[in-house]
Order: sequence, then C-alpha cells, then structure tokens
Amino acid sequence: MASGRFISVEGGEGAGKSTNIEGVRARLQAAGLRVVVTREPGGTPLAEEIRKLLLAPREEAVCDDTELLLVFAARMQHVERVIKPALARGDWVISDRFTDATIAYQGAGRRMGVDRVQALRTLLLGDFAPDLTLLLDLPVDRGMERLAGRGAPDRFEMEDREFFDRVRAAYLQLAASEPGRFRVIDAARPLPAVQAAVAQAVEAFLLQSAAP
Ligand code: T5A
Repeated sequence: MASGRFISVEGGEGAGKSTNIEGVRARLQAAGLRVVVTREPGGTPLAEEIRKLLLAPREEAVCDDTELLLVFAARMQHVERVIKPALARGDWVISDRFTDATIAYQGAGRRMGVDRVQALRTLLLGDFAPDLTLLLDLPVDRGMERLAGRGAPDRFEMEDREFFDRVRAAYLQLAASEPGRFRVIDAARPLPAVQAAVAQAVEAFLLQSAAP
C-alpha cells in the first residue's frame, strides 16, 4: 500500500507549471518529506526517448491513435518504474502533467473523444490517479505570449488557437467534475500571487494528509 502522496501539476502551454513546481518541492521538503519531481511525457530514459518522438515536428503526419498510444507507452514506463516505487517508499511525487493532459490534449484538443481516452486510462491504470492536481489556468493567448521567443515550437505548440481553447475547456471541465482532487489556480496573475495561491493549496493538502 502506497504511503507517499502523488501531486500532478497541469495547465496549457506556458501556464507556469515548471516555475511553480519548484515552490511545491521546496514546501514539501521543508515539511521533512522526501520528494521526487518528474514529468510527462518522460520521467525515465525510455519515456524521455518517447517524449522526443512525440514532440519533434516531422513531415509524416502522426495518426491520432499512434500519438495516444505513445503517450500511454511512456506513461506506463513512468508509472511502473518511477511513480509507484517512489510512493511505495513513502516519497511524495510531483509530476509535471499526468493523465489529465491526455484527456485535454488528445481527447479534446485532437478530438479523439474524452470518453475514449478515459476508457484507455481505466484499462491501463485502473483507479490509480493523483491525490491532488493543481490546474494552472490561463487564457491561451497569455500562455503563448509567455512562450514567445523561446525558440522553435514543438509539434504541439504548432497547433492552432482552437486546439488550445479545447484543451483549456477540457481541463476546466475535468476540474469541475472532480472538485475533491483539483485545485484551480488563476495563473494569469503576477507570479508572486500565483505562487501564494499554489502555496496555500499545498498547505491545505498537507494538513488534510496529516489528519487521522
Ligand atoms: N502532452 C503531454 C500531450 O499532448 N498529452 C499528454 O498526455 C502529455 C503528458 C509537452 C507537450 O506534451 C503535450 C502537452 C505539451 O504540449 P510540457 O513540456 O509540459 O509538455 O510543455 P509545456 O506546457 O509547453 O511546458 P512549458 O515549459 O512550455 O510551460 P510551463 O512549464 O507551464 O511554463 P513555465 O513555468 O516554463 O513558464 C513559461 C514562462 O512564463 C513565465 C516563466 O518565467 C517562463 O518564462 N511565467 C510567468 N510570467 C508572468 N507571470 C506569471 N505568473 C508566470 N509564470 C511563469
């Protein structure tokens, strides 16, 4: 039985996930917890190779189901080799994205169907899910502005505005359907305000986790 806790951080492009994860890590470590920070797609050498395949722009059109299965191939390696062992050791795991990203990006963004992606998730992962998900919510244009000038876009960043609108709407719908797991953070505010909101959510979760 896992004794650690699993936190995922989600949001659209440039929402501030990487930036805010550092604050979450610091707070958990200050509470004396051992913390593993990881990311998806990726988190193991094999899964990082799959990440490169997924993100690289290419001339060959990638079939939707190929993309979906690559995402889950990377995820299964990550879950079995990194996340579950860490939780079993009693470590806390923070993952930059997890299955909600697949529901938002492949299910809604790519229009593969949220129910279809949920069915695959259930088939492969059963009821394994994060204990807490911080959703950094930001209007699509603001995220794109933050990423401007960061170099060549990856295969997802090349998608159009409507794609990312569907991603954002799907994330918000997921959060509304699972209010016990999600905390929605308004990520459009200046960084100190976002960091304060993230810290508050983590503090509340620590208290909840310590409760008998
Ligand atoms: N994907 C992933 C799928 O399609 N399906 C899946 O199942 C999964 C898991 C890679 C791609 O894979 C797709 C989605 C993605 O397109 P990724 O590496 O997480 O996933 O990609 P990004 O979301 O593109 O990650 P980014 O690093 O680009 O964005 P972050 O981490 O959200 O943003 P961050 O922290 O790097 O911040 C971006 C910039 O904004 C500034 C930061 O300093 C930085 O410069 N910033 C702020 N500026 C002003 N105010 C604030 N509040 C700010 N917060 C951050």
